[in-house]
Amino acid sequence: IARMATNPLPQFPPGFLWGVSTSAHQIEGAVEERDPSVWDAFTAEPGRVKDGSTAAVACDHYHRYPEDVALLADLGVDAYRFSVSWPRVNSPGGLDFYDRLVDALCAAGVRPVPTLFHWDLPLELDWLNRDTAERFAEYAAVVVGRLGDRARKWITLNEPAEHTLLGHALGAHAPGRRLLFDALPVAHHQLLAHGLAVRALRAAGAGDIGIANSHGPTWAASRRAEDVEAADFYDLLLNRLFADPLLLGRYPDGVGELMPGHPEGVEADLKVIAEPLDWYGINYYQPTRVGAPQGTEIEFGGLTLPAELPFSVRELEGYPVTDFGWPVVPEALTELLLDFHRRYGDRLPPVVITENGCSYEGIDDQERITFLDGHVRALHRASEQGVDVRGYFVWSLLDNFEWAEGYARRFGLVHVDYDTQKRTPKASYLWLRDALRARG
Ligand code: GBH
Repeated sequence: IARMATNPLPQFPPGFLWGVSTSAHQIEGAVEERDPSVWDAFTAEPGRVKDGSTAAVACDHYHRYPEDVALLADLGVDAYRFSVSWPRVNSPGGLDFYDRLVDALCAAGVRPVPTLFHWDLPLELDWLNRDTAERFAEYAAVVVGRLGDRARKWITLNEPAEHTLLGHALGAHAPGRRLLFDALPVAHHQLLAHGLAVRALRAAGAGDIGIANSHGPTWAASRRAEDVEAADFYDLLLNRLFADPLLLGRYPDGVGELMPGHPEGVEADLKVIAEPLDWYGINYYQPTRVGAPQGTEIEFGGLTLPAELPFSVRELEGYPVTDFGWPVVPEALTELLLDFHRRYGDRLPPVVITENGCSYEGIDDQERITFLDGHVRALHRASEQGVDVRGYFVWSLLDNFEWAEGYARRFGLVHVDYDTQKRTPKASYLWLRDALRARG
């Protein structure tokens, strides 16, 4: 396979972590060997997943993890971000799997970075119930009790924003509710779960705790006041609703009063939510162009956005797009990080990019190399301009079950043949491997 000749990776400060990410539901398979999750129920409903597929087998990582750990070791990454499946931990022997995985990673010299929740909620639980936050902290204590001697770096939640929006407001993900703004308690309960889990992890001696939040710059469709106002509101929902309570201990104006338990209960919860973090994880994919509502339903990125939303999402023209149709805008990563640096000042802990990647077909994936190279350089520019950046994790190690898109979107550095389960490193894997080796 041809490898595009590129410059070496830019130099980051010592201790910078290069890694790759995956999530349990997207790769493990072996569903009959664990309790059901909301995603199992959702995929069983006709029409929910585009190609009608399920994650019953996925990459069969549950049985093939030694091969996948060998791929990680050969790639030469410092760290591997995976998620622990809560319904698997709830079933007999479920935690043994993660114990074996963590042992294998340590033996291969790859640092394990577990994420405690990546959307696969046990079927009997519901984020609309406050009690789920307490259950999450108990589960976190069980997992850290077993893995905490070897896993030092922890992530509580993956993208509570997307889980709230896609799963509970728009119904495109499990559990498939379309509550629009009535989904806000789901955001609050996840944030509370995060804070309670931070306390449980610390009580067990864990000392390097973060979260993986989805963020991206919002660009107003024009300078017209209506467009700017709509874009500000979208920015509030995607970025500030999840970052402000964690980093500033308060909700942005206009949202706190919509949360359950307002006002005294929310104040008390915010103390838990704002437990100091050791680092802040950002999953970055692309900026979003937003304007005033247009009074009609909008089809966008596979979603149907209802007409009554107080904003409308617009196509971002003038950029190359991935096979998923997402615009490729590396410079917006620099912008995002500089914005965060400005907005939160010294309340912002060191930042790790916990996900960044793209879907392209094919094994000779030169576009993915260009994408990753561009984003790493954009990250480096933010670092040069004063943002304390400590790591970069590619989404994803393997092609996998891309939620409502099924297997149609391939985000992996490694190609997976879903008939044979054969893994084939793509050009981007070889590029990253060579670049990591060259760093010395
Ligand atoms: C992540 O979510 C997830 O953590 C991961 O599980 C998933 O596999 C991965 O990304 C890839 O999807 O239509 O141009 O506006 C990403 C959240 C939400 C980011 C939708 C891109 C819209 C693209 N994504 N967003 S666009």
